Amino acid sequence: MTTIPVKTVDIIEQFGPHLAHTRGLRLDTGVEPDKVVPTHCCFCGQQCGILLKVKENQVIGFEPWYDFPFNQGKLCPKGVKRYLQGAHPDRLLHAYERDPSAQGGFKPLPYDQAIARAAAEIERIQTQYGPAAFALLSGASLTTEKTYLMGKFARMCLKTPHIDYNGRLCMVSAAAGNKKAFGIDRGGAPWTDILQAEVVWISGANVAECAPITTDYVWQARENGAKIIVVDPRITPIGRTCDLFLPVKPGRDVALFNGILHLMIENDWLDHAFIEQHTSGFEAVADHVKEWTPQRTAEITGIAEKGIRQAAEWWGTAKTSFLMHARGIEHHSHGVQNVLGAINIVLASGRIGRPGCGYSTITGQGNGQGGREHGQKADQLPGGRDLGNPEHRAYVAGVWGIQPEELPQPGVDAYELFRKIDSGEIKGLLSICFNPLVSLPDNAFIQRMLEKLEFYVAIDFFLNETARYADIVLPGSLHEEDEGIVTTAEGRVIKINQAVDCPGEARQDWRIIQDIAQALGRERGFTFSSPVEILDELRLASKGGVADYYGITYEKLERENGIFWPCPSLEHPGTPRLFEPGSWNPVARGQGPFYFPDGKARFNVAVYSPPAEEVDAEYPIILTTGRVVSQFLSGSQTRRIGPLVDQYPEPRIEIHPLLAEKLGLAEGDWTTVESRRGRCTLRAQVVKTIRPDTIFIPYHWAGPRSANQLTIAAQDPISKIPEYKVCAVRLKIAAGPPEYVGELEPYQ
Ligand SMILES: Nc1nc2c(c(=O)[nH]1)N[C@H]1C(S)=C(S)[C@@H](COP(=O)(O)OP(=O)(O)OC[C@H]3O[C@@H](n4cnc5c(=O)[nH]c(N)nc54)[C@H](O)[C@@H]3O)O[C@H]1N2
Ligand SMILES: Nc1nc2c(c(=O)[nH]1)N[C@H]1C(S)=C(S)[C@@H](COP(=O)(O)OP(=O)(O)OC[C@H]3O[C@@H](n4cnc5c(=O)[nH]c(N)nc54)[C@H](O)[C@@H]3O)O[C@H]1N2
Ligand code: SF4
Ligand SMILES: [Mo]
Repeated sequence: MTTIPVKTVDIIEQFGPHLAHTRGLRLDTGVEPDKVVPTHCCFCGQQCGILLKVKENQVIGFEPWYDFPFNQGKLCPKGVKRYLQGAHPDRLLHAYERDPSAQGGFKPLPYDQAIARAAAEIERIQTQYGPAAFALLSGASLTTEKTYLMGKFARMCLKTPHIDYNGRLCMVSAAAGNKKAFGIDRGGAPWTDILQAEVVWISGANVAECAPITTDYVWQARENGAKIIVVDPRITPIGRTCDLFLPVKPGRDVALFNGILHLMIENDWLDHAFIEQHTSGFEAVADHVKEWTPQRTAEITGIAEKGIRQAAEWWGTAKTSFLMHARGIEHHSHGVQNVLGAINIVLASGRIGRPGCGYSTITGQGNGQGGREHGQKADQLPGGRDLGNPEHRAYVAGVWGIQPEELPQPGVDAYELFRKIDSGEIKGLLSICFNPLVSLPDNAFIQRMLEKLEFYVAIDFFLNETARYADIVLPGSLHEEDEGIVTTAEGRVIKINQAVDCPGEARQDWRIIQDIAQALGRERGFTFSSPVEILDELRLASKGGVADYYGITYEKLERENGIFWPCPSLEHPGTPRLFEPGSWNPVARGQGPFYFPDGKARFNVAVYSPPAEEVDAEYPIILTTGRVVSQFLSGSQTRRIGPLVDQYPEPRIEIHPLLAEKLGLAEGDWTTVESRRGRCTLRAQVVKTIRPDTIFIPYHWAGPRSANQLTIAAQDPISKIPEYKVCAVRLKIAAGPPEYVGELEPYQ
């Protein structure tokens, strides 16, 4: 087994300091492009349209794409700087193998040898310990074709049950809640419905920083007279412009939703006809929320009773409305209950499936929606089918030309997969498009598990922090180096166009996966020669499923500027708004608009329970974590882009003046945060926009600045999402700057 002490892996020496190169770099100044390629942003789930300027096989800048309907030319700071990645000096151009004696801990090796080594290790591990001893981790920034291929690669080529993806840290609570209530997991309405809403309710979503273009829709609604309600422990930028702000105590949203429903029932602000005709389970929920009086709701949520009553009245009496939430209510050990609570107040209002009305989670990653539909989840097959369902297995096995018995049973979630490394069941790992060392909670454990692996191969275009533990690193493709489809937060399937070729020995991700299959001598089913061939098989594999893409082709997507799924036939125009009365779906078959055999949506009793770790005398402060506008996820991409680093150079601890005063802290003081898992020393940022019992740390940084040294690995029992949004910590002033200062470059 090849392990080397972490400290000897100093990749910076190998790849050089990048900030010096990108800071102030303006590739596009005064250069005429050879061509301009219409495509989409590589970052968040809104997938803004963008025109990339290309010169001599390099992306040199961008222009706004005014005709793309969603963003109409608008972009956020990340979108306008994404083009600085392609020519980045850190860009992986060769395959590498770990070599403790080499400078930086890695040495280049020819691509084919790297593939052969990866295949040989997979073969060795699977022969020695069984197929399930090799696991895959995949990502939802990949195109849907690639996510489909990853699921197929796991089940058909490696025959391992163990594949999961980074959407496990992101979309799964919303997905599970939506499936329970609607039978389908997709944002229910196009964003244009927001514009006509009388009330826009936003829970746990930092819209202006994390879904910046959605702000435009919310503000247009406000111009049209809408009232905006925001629920967050921090007065985020969208919170500063709302009509009613509810400063919820982290981890208590289900109590708030139950309290709102209690008042809706008490005041008869209900759509009885809708409840009767289109739903089931209302009585049990009504019974459950009896105990959620305004007084009790206020006590638990920390929100003043007056605010709760006002919100209930606005929500209850509106004629049109749109409710949105994001990770603020989903990243909890009871994230699914929070989501069900939100859906209950939507169903009780009857305001879904018609113009100006809707409900949606705001998807996170670029392909957070498409990436959760076609089989890279531990329990899923293409088309949103279930790996545990015999009929679904038979259908997909038929498309793949194998027997259903050959398909493994469902595997475990991404975090559990690391626990299986601990127990010795999993010995080898391939990761693509995932940086778990930074993004999973309690990451000291993740580091130990990476060290424990017998073999680890990582595919990425940058050497992210997790890949530094790899035995083999394979250079994959940047967004602009491949084509394919992704699905946006709205449910709109769009086309990503290739602008440039991969540089050096880097290859398109799907080719790398096929190269490994071939080196294993198991290439049957992995001989696609282009993404469109993968899409054609995916269309068939999804046919008749809930997430039906059969009618979606590249030509149609380009012609229509995107198609909303489901789209079951080539003639079908797609389905922008789900659940319209009279609409047909393959589960209800005309019985009603929701995706259950009776066509009815389900009310679900949403149960409040406190977070896994409550504050106590030893750890008296709540830590919540999340994002800032200029950084993206684990930061592996955006920490390399100088202008984005300049905008927010280091993580800071947001702390209320009252708490700061109590602890004797002032703005800019080095402060140590300790939880039961770890500690982290950062500067304090004293702000009046956060609850005094809570601190906030953005999580985009690695190593000694990683917020996930502190977070807890508690998970929702249904969705398995980690509880990133609440744990208990204590704070103290640090004696001086932490050791890492002076050692780290800003991008680390
Ligand atoms: N700039 C930027 N944009 C991004 C991303 C990024 O990394 N950077 N990532 C993308 C991805 S993958 C995702 S998932 C989305 C995430 O988008 P969001 O979910 O909007 O972002 P977060 O910062 O994780 O959390 C949102 C808010 O939840 C609040 N919050 C914390 N605890 C609670 C709680 O218990 N209840 C409520 N109601 N609110 C709470 C936080 O204060 C925060 O303002 O953003 C996407 N867009
Ligand atoms: N404390 C805390 N932790 C969190 C969260 C939080 O709010 N708080 N949020 C969670 C959420 S919502 C998310 S989504 C996760 C994200 O966590 P991760 O998925 O681990 O973060 P990324 O930065 O997206 O890492 C993806 C890697 O994929 C690479 N990549 C991107 N596109 C491609 C591609 O097309 N091909 C290949 N080969 N590689 C690619 C990038 O270079 C990067 O190295 O973090 C989670 N962790
Ligand atoms: S809002 Fe999202 S998709 Fe649009 S430019 Fe910003 S990061 Fe990219
Ligand atoms: Mo996410």
